[in-house]
Amino acid sequence: MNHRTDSATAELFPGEPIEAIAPGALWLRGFVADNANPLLGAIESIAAAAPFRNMVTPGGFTMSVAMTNCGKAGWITDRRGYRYTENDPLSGKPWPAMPRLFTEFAARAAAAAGFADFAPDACLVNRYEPGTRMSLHQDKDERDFTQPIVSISLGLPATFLFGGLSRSDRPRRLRLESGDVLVWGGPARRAFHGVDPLAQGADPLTGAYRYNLTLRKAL
Ligand code: MD6
Ligand code: FE
Repeated sequence: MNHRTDSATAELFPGEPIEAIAPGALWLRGFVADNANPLLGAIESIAAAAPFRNMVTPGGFTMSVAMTNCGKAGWITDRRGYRYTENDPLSGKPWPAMPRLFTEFAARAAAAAGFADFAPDACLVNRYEPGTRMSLHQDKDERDFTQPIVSISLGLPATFLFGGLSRSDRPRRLRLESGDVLVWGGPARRAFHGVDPLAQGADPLTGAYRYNLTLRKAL
């Protein structure tokens, strides 16, 4: 067992609000809360070079969540399918570099969950406004499923749906707040998950937006 997601988790992190949500999946409440400002500043720089856009699924639906990427690879979808690309299809240029702040927090969060030496090469940046949602899906376009995913929430709170390995498994509902981090890997790596329609709100830093960074080893 190399994931700290057993019942001893609470004792391994005395005084820290860390919760195992499933084998391989850990919820680190407030893990980046003190760094929301620099993280949001980095998102702003990324979006200046690679703007948020609403991508189209292979089935022809436009996603309600706006997306961009940074890192060596970026996740995209269009009529041809879901995949990682090294260039932004809007500009033809490489995705913006991954900020050091992102890689550092991702590695620290992964290590806290028992995944040593996590080195993400892709970061999908999701932007939600009230009413937008992410339907249940699995992250399965990466090559190496031994590597975890680190997911950072900023801005308005959201209800995150954490399901099982089958689409029909009833998901748990987690209220993710600004600064919360999820780490999941191992037996949770291919769990179905999604986000309920975002409620209206006004975050002091982001106003009417929620941002989510999902950091992955894609290549
Ligand atoms: C979101 N997150 O929180 C969407 N995927 O906006 C994801 O789809 C996700 O949070 C894999 C691992 C963690 C995640
Ligand atoms: Fe996902």
